[in-house]
Amino acid sequence: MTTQVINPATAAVVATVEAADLAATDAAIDRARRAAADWRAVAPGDRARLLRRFAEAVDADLERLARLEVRNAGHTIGNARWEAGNVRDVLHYSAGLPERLLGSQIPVAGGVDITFCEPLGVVGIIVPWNFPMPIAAWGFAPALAAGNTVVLKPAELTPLTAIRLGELAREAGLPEGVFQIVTGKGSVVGQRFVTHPAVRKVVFTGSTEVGKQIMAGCAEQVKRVTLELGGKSANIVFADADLERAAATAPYAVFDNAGQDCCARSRILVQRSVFDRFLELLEPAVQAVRVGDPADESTEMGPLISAAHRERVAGFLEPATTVAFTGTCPDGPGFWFAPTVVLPGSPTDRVVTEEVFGPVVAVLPFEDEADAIRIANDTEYGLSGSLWTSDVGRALRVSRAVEAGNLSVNSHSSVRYSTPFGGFKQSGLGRELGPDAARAFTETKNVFIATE
Ligand code: TAP
Repeated sequence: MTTQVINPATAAVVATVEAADLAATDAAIDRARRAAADWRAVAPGDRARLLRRFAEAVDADLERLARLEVRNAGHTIGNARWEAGNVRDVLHYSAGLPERLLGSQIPVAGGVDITFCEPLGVVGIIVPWNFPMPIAAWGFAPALAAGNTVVLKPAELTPLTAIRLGELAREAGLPEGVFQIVTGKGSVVGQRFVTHPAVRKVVFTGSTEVGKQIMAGCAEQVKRVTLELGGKSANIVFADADLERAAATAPYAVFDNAGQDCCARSRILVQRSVFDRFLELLEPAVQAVRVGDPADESTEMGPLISAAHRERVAGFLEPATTVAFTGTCPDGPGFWFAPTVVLPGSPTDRVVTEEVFGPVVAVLPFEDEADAIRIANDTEYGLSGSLWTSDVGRALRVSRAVEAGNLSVNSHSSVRYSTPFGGFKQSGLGRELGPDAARAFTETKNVFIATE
């Protein structure tokens, strides 16, 4: 069986890719299981060297990877270069981890007690279509660093860069079976990662709905799981903020990657005393967003991933929703959607409560600090958030009170390879990236040696 891969900017078929069945998935898991015993025995320094070579191979291939992502996912060329560079950086950072997986020596009576960080074995990684390269690397790089082998399933819609990363890993010298890409359907390949007993951990990034099914499936075997799920993050603008900067950057915080970003600040909460002024500043900033051919160096926003997804996003603009203003987008082939700013009629409107995963942002007023925190937390999600204020005490109070895994003050930064990333509440379980990234792919083993 095969699947056709579509360019979302043109709706043209760009490739045909194999869709693995159950037998092919089992064969890949079996190869990974067999490779695991040798890979965990590779000296930490040698594993580090191989990961650095993999990083260098990605760097040498960066432009090709980026152009592949432009064609496959409709990402702007600037973003796609950043994404390929992020894979390189995560690999370099992870290459520092094998030699830093420290155990401990614990004082006890009658002997010596030591702990070890043991690799799990085979890790199954399930990746969504919105950031195919970085999200894959956040799982596979630390998993490999910790001595695990990896089977990785890219999204059916966006498999091309993952396939290329698999080739680069082999060219860099990673042994056969250590890092395999298995293309195919989530309900077949991804589901098999959940049920196959040789897969010891599943890393899933995607919708909260499927994440819950993965978690329930993993519970059958008490299988380890990391979940990176949806978000409905707030961008909170206080009256004492630099309003010009807050308004100029707000479009980037939600329309980047056409809003198909789990960290998108898709609710802008603005203190009532500056609400009208903020909207006046936001309108030209939204209209200035350059939407179009993602291969053009000056483009800031590309298309949505598919026709079906565009239809889903459009469904959030209900008859009662007031569209305050929009940007522009091309007509014709491709799955285009203009940046859209809405003023919801009620806090229970779907556009306020559900993840749109498209270029639509709801702007809401709040009265004071307590009200801002209440509205920001009035969601089942808790992934990211921004707050804009010139009062450092308020910045600390509010960032501690907002229930989200990643907050930024006077900035919209969400992800750095050296800091932990993940969600509160229904945005996920566990953390990726940062100094503990490899530890999440190990079990702690305690050994007592009697001396008396
Ligand atoms: P999903 O439909 O959840 O798909 C994600 C991945 O899971 C795809 O590879 C999909 O395979 C696979 N899958 C689907 N059903 C499965 C099943 N029953 N068992 C195992 N695997 C299965 O999400 P999506 O539409 O690709 O991505 C959008 C969502 O992901 C948004 O809600 C977004 O917030 C979330 N997301 C979260 C994050 C983080 S870091 N928190 C990052 C990116 C995206 P197919 O190829 O068959 O579709």
